[in-house]
Amino acid sequence: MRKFPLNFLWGTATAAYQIEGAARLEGRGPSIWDAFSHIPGKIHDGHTGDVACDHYHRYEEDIALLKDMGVNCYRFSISWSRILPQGRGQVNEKGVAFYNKLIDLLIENDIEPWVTIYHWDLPLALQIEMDGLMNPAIATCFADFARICFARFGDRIRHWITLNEPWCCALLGHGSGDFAPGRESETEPYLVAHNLLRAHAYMVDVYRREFQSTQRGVIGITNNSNWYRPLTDSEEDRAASERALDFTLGWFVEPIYCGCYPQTMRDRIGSKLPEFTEDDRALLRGSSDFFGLNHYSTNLAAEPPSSGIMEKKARIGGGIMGEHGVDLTDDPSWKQTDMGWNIVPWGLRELLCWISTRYGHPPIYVTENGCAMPGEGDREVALNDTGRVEFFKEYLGACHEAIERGADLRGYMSWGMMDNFEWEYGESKRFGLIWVDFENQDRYPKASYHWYSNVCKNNGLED
Ligand code: GBH
Repeated sequence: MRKFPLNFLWGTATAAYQIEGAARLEGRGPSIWDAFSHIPGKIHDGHTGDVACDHYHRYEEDIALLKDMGVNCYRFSISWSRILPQGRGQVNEKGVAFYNKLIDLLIENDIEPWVTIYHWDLPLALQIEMDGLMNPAIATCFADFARICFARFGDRIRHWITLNEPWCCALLGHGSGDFAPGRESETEPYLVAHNLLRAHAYMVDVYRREFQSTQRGVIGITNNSNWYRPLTDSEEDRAASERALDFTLGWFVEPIYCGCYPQTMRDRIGSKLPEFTEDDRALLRGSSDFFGLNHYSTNLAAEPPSSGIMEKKARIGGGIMGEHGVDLTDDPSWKQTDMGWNIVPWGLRELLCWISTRYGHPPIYVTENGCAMPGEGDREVALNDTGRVEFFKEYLGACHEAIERGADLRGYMSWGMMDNFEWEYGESKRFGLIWVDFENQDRYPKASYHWYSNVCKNNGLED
């Protein structure tokens, strides 16, 4: 048995728009994802999150499933437009009541609630009235919304996550246009990223000044990153891999740990990269009590030119990914998930160790890791998901190795708790430990659910 440290947190994660449904019920206002998912052609087969997993009405059943799974924490996000239908102003008490019930029931079941304040679902009113994440004033809207969350829920919350994967909002929302609000631009991603970093800093500032001393929780941010392994041992390829990390992870992490964007980005992007004011810089520095990481895949990184998926990468961000000047490829021997993402467990170990060394040994939580596997539209196939069990076994083994090598990894949350609305893929990609029948909302635990349950209960991996 490979045991994990005492008090290691075992959890699973979801996001509001992906599971709640009840999109127009009980006072909820629309978000940019409601608008986006209803535009024909944006989402696979015209799926939307209108109903999703209907978690809004089935949260009791879902918490019972979490309880049986044996997790000791559960990460979910708050739908901003359920609390503030217009994004600001009047509070919708029914929305507050829903999260109060959810939080209380989790605690009653000894499951620690981990709250993500923002998982991509900006209130539509803020998009229409002020151009959403493009407006520098949005940072104050985030802080005002966060204040309401802290005031209403913070007495029972020990772990807050300000933002989930701002990289996706910037590059997929404003670069490639794959995500809401569907903008395609080569410059907007840098402005959006900048405003989101400021929003993060403002939210943390509110928490620390007004709540932390009495509520005694911690607050941080979650970023996503692949591992980028140098294609060869050459100086150039090693520099290329560092650049790829800077352009995905360092972009959002360096301002928090060092007060400015990575040097590689400043060198290559020049004046398109905004500058932080002294005040913003001061708020940003040290603004994460822990390092939240979502990890899904690994690529090979090389100094261009070479063959491979440069074109695919260039499409991400409407071309701006090209600016890092890295040629990303896949090793043909790597297996892939149903998303076409490479399964490379040691990539997570390398990334955890890199983060640990680079950012001064911070407490790290893997706040998402998981896979969609082929054929899972078929329930029989999905319930016997040996591929996913293998995936988790290997990735958790990699986490264990990272801990042995000194990374301060304190928790792991699988993505996701159940099949859900997988953004532009709708219901066609299934990441869950639980299979959801979207016709009648029945839930069926997969083999991976039972396997993961054992890991949680044993606090370790059976050999
Ligand atoms: C997460 O994002 C989300 O937080 C979650 O809501 C979502 O359901 C889950 O993942 C599954 O998709 O450049 O082609 O190698 C994932 C973010 C960012 C992961 C880009 C894969 C690299 C793809 N993704 N990343 S590629």
